Amino acid sequence: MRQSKTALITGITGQDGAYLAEFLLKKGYTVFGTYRRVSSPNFWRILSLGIEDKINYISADLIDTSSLTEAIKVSNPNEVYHLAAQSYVGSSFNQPITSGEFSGLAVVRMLESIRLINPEIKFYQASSSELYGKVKNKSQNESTPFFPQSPYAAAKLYGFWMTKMYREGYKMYAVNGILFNHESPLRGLEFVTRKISNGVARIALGLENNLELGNLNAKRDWGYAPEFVEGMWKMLQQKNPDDYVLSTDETHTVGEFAQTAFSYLDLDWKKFVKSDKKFNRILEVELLKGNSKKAQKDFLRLIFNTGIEEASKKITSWRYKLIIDPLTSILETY
Ligand code: NAP
Ligand code: G4F
Repeated sequence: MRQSKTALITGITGQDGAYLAEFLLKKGYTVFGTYRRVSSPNFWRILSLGIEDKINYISADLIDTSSLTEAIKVSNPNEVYHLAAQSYVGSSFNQPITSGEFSGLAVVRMLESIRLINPEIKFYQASSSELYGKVKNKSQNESTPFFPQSPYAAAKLYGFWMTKMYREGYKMYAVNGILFNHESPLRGLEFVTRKISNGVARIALGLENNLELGNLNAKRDWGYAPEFVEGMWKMLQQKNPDDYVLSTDETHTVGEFAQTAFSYLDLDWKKFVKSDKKFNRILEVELLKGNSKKAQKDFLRLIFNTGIEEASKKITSWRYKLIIDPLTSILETY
């Protein structure tokens, strides 16, 4: 008889994969994680969390159905967290076809493998607030219509609906976490928050003279990744499967983020930040601001052990966690 639960995380080498693995290990799970074979190993996030020896690794690529099927068979999990994807919106305009393969079709490869191997396995799909795209509403919740603005978002939209379809058609426990941006010191450097914290540190150390960004007016709802992974887990522990928004319900411009980051080192951001059109996207998502009331009601308050109001404030700590943490780690590295 199985003593503890087993989870399979696709994309264990990514930001969320690493934090989720750390979280599930603390809960006593046996954790399997898929990684893709590349010429230079990419385990720096797992190493930085000190959990490298506690994970069971399986090599699998999103385009290779048999490798994904094998990962499910070998791990025999209770829960699958499907996080692997081409996650950078900007690149999806240059690579629309692989983005469709990795962020869209791969979801069905996972769902179909689970259906055939063991439909009792619970499935989490990493859906995204990018689905909302060209929003008309001031804030977005589970009922807000989708209007994708990138090949990435269009691929994720397909994954979203297929997950819902497997839930309703095959009665599988398959859910979408519609997650707004969440960041951390483990975020890839191409994303704007880490590009800014890295740029501020390099300027402060005299390694650069300025920081070139794209659209400074875009608004994002930025949260803290280690808190969001607990929400993913909670979504698989509900009585009935359902889709949930996870967000801080607060929005700020890229310019505000940069201003705040520079101000921590007493620097005037306007002297250093340049906006260059070469970083603009073919289509932009101008405003994202979540409304996470449904998750707050069902489980967020349990995570933080607080009332609804306090729960939403807890994940709204971007000024410290998303700027000072990464900034300090960069300054210490140089
Ligand atoms: P990330 O750091 O970019 O990690 C993506 C993971 O997918 C990495 O492990 C990557 O492997 C893997 N991967 C990419 N292509 C693959 C392929 N062809 N075969 C196998 N593995 C592949 O992304 P994240 O921030 O952790 O996000 C996790 C998921 O949540 C993604 O699906 C993302 O789209 C979604 N999401 C993220 C956010 C956010 O704000 N972070 C918000 C909403 C939704 P390598 O390390 O080898 O590249
Ligand atoms: O940090 P970003 O690249 O993240 P983006 O596009 O919002 O996507 C992230 O969050 C999504 C959830 O909403 C995830 F689904 C997705 O996987 C990813 O994790 O860009 C944020 C904003 C954009 O409006 C972008 O145009 O910042 C703007 N921006 C301005 N200058 C820039 C830059 N973005 C980047 N990466 N680099 C710049 O120089």
